[in-house]
Amino acid sequence: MLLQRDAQGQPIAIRREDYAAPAFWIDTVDLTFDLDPAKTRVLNRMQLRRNPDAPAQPLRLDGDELNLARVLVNGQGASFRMEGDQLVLDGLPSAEEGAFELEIFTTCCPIKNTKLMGLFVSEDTFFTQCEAEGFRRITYFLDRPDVMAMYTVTLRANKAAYPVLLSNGNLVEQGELPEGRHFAKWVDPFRKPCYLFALVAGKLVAREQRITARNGKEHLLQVYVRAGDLDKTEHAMNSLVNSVLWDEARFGLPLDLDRFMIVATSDFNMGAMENKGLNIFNTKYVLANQATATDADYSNIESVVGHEYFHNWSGDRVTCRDWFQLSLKEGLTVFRDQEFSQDLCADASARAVKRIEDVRVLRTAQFPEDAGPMAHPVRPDSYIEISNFYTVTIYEKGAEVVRMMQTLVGRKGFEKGITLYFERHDGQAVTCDDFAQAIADANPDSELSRLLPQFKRWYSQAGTPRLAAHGVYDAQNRSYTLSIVQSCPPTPGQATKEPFVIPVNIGLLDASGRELPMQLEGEERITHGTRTLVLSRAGEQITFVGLDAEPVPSILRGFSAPVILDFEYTDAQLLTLLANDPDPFNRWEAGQRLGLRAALQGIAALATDITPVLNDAYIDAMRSVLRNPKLDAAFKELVLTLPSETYIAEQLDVVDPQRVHLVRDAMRAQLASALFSDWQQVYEENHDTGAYTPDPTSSGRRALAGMALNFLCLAARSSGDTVWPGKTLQRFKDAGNMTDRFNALNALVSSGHTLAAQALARFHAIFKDEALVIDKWFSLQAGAPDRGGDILPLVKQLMKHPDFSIKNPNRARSVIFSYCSANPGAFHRPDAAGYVFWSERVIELDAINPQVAARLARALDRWSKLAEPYRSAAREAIARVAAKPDLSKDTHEVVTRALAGN
Ligand code: B3K
Ligand code: ZN
Repeated sequence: MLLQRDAQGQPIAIRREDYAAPAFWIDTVDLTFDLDPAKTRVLNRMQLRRNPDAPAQPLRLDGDELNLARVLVNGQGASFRMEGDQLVLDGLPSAEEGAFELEIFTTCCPIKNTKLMGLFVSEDTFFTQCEAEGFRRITYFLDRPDVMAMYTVTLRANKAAYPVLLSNGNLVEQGELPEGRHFAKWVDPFRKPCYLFALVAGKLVAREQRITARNGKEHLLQVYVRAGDLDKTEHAMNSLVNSVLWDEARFGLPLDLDRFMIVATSDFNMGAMENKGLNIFNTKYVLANQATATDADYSNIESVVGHEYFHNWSGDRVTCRDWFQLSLKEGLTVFRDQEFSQDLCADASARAVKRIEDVRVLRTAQFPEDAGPMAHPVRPDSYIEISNFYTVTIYEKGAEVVRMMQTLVGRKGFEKGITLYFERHDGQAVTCDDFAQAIADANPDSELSRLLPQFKRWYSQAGTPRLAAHGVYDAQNRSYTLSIVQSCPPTPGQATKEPFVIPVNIGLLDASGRELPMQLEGEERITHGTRTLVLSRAGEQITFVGLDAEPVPSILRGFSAPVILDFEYTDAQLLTLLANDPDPFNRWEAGQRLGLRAALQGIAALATDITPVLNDAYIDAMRSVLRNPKLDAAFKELVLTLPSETYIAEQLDVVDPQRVHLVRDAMRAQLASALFSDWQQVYEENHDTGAYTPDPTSSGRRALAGMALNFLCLAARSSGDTVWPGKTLQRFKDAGNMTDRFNALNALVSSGHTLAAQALARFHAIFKDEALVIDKWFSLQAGAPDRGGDILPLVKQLMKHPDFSIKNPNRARSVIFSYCSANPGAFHRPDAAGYVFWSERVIELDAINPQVAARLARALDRWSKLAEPYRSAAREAIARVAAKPDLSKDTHEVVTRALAGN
């Protein structure tokens, strides 16, 4: 689609404030497809009527890369005109004249569709992707989520080439046609917006399972894959069964369809898509067996299968009025999938591990977004290309906003709120305001209800709020006063911010680490354990009484709000929290604060001396964690993982990526050598996890054993020891599952050991026919630590490998993104060659697949924080991309926003 520009030549931004209801409603859609890769014919018969509440206007239908053959109104040839990509019809029947039929016949070319939006072909199979604005690439339509219609779909195709024909809803008819063709007719019993339309046609096989719901109704669940992949569908099916049961048990939301289908494709722009009754998935989030998938893959599959299934209510039954409300469905559904995964955990420790992992994503990806040129509120005010707004802010921060609502109304209150939301809005296209109102209305006595208009600033104000907290102990009054000042930095288009409503979960410990009872000044009651303080003013003081000594405050337990907490903890206080906090999140957080503090000191001191970065107290604390028999392996692995380079960089005003990398490397080397004997013991105790199951306990042990191997190989690098690298190679060869095998391979590759080459070659030879494993093989190499600038030449080499294809998004991500977005030490080169490579790839990808290109374009979002010479070189690279004529809207928006950032 060509970039639409205004009179000044600027691309047109769509604004939330300009929302107007559509001039027409579409009640029914009857689509007939004659599927052919080179020329698919689409006959679209719709029943429309004017919206009596909208001013009379012509009908403007969206289209993109379609060949229009015929337009009939009530069976008669109609006059129409094209305005840009829109098909415009005047003189249609008035509101009083009522409904009319519009018939549109178009063709499109799925085989040439490299954007993977609309109808495309992947490995000889037809797939669709319509969210957000892909349906207009299939037929002319009112391509907006508030236009909801009933769909009947007939698919016709060659039977030998496309034996399986699927669409949304129920299969009502199928049969043979002349010349080796056949057809299938599907009727979706629910009204839906066109972004939820889907079809699939090809040679596929299905794992099937029948389940009976609580109300006794039977449902058929199907997972469709290519013939050789059926042995990798058990986990996805189990995840789907668990999702169906969980949504009914936790929120009373049943499966509303006779048949629910998941289909996997290896060419997909994102993770998966929640089309009604016909979810389409990236193979990465479906296929798993112990030989090919890691524990992380298993866990991601569970989350994504859950996420798409939960959309069946939060997204499909109740959808978004417009795309500015995207977080209405995405934030809520991420929250729901996070809760699902936590509820499947057997114990509190595993739940905490999941929470820590989720917060880590938020802080390493969303906080930088909130501080960068693409910062936007959870409900944005404008966009040029909506595809650019499927962001960590909409998804992960949106989920935190929903989580805060749950914290403010309680778990039971939140369930009541969800029930009211679906009762009130079933079948509608609504807004974030409608959601918050329903949760508040179901809980009229809650703090959420009392503070609702102010709470909703989380939807309208971008940026990460900061809490500056300071504690003073008054020995005479035996009291402790915590002063908390909240602020939020300016973001593009928002210079000043009003105070947020911030639920702060807090506990107090004594110096020996015992939890103290809490009494607030002026209150009679004494509470035990965690208590929620609700902040709503710019500055607040909270006084705790009845304290014999200065307590150690454990603030923001469970990460109760998506904020940055500044509190001048002493090292001793952090060590107390790390050793004793009953809240596992803050226990982990104390370790992260200590690690971060050491890293920042190391970076500041780099000009003089960087070793040792870590002090003895920190090393001893880490040793105690490793040796603590009461802590789970998964939790230990999280504590021993240092803050990432990206997270460390975010704490600095000016970032020298090489310094950050060097210091973090030095810290890792120190952990490796200082804890050498502990790592050996950890490995011996955890490496045998018996018959493979991906449960949290055994996957935690595999993760910790993998970490131990990594440190042992790292230590061997400086000591010259050959025993552990040798053992690691053996482990790589003997491993009974992909997690152990890949961890061993990773240990050899990331320590740069000479044995890595033969292990990599062997890995490729074993898995050459497993695309998802070959992605791992590419990604591991492109993301490996840089030694003397060797990674960029390797990446260029990998792009010439016969298995590489830039057109396949998973493969492009495994090489190009692993280097540009996930390997800062190798990407930020003083000679700027990383940036030049990035700009070339963005431009190359933009011509093929703008969504993938625009994602890659974001790798340099934080360029203005970089130290010289990186800063100028990065700016130049972005400017080079921005200057390219005919750039897609997607990439154009990202790079121009980046340049406007400074
Ligand atoms: N709703 C889809 C994402 C669509 C992205 C379009 N560019 C998957 C999901 O969030 O569940
Ligand atoms: Zn989603």
